[in-house]
Amino acid sequence: MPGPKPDEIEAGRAFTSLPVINISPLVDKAQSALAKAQVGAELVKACRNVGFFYVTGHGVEEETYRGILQLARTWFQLPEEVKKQIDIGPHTHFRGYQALGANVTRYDGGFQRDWHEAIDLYKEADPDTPAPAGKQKSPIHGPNQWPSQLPAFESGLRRYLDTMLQLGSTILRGIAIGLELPEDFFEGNRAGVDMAYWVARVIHYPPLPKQAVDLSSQPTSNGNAAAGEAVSSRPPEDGGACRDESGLTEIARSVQLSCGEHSDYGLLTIVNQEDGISALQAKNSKGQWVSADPIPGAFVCNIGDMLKVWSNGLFQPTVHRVINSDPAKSRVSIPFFYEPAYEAVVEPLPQLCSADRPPRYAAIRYGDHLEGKVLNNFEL
Ligand SMILES: O=C(O)CCC(=O)C(=O)O
Repeated sequence: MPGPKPDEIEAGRAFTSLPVINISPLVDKAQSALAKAQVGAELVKACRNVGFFYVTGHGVEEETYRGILQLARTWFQLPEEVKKQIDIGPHTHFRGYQALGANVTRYDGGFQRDWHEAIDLYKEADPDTPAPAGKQKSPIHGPNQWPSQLPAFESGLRRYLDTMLQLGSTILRGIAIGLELPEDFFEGNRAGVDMAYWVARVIHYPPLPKQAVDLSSQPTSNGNAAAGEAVSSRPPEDGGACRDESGLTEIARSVQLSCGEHSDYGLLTIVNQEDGISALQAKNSKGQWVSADPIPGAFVCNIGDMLKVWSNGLFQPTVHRVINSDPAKSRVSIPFFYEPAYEAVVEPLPQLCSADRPPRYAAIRYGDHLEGKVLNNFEL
């Protein structure tokens, strides 16, 4: 298995900044195998030790990723009754517009409404594809509800999602190389661009009505680690008021956040966030929150549950949350979730198991995992 032993990995997750990785050797086909292998190694190191990283050198044109955030902002300014023309619900296969507070973060014994509104989209599965033997048709399969009230937004979004699909596949190619798997390991029926059951959320975070100021002042470092430095700011005690004995942020359960703490379900999340507003935070193994500040021209990425299973725990998804603590300005972001194929059966890879490290997770059909999460996401 490449890299250090698992214990060293866990000790290494006390990160105080997020690595920045230039992936241009994966994008530019003319680059050498050595250059690709170096990027692969950096990606694997980031997945192991942090679970979050920025990518630069991705080749996505600025107009594509900046322009779409602007258009999204314009769409969210439409009257509520217009936005509700594409309202989300079981009848729309959980696709479309969710009003402020419809999305919830669940805790043992309760839930908190997240302070954001969003449009949720998924891969549009062929409606004629029959359900596999012994399975009902998935409640998530169906057509998207595109934001057609603003045609430029709809067309820009379609283009943007195609671009993110390619980018996700490119980054996964690098991760496969870094894991010493065949470069095309995730392609085809596992998670190829034609099969990946991608999810996208276009999100608008208004300022929090009940300020979570004590929480938002907690991040211990500036995630803008372009220079590779860990900018240590407050000692951990500062955040102690928010932690219970188990190290969990107990206060977060009673305070409304822009998006409560969670980890992601699939393979790889690529977040396009507006410059100038710091809101996304990743939790390290000491329970400290590290800010994933926007870096102009970079996407911030994090890994999800399915990479944990495929890597047999070598990678762990990192808990994160969003707090827009700006009292006056809202924030727009578009996380794109690059996921396995719906029917992919994900299980620890034999290449990453050994006698010392037997398989830690049972095999799971990705669609079952996704349904279990999505059907629990809302209080409509
Ligand atoms: O808006 C962001 O920066 C991230 C949102 C997020 O974590 C999510 O939707 O799962």
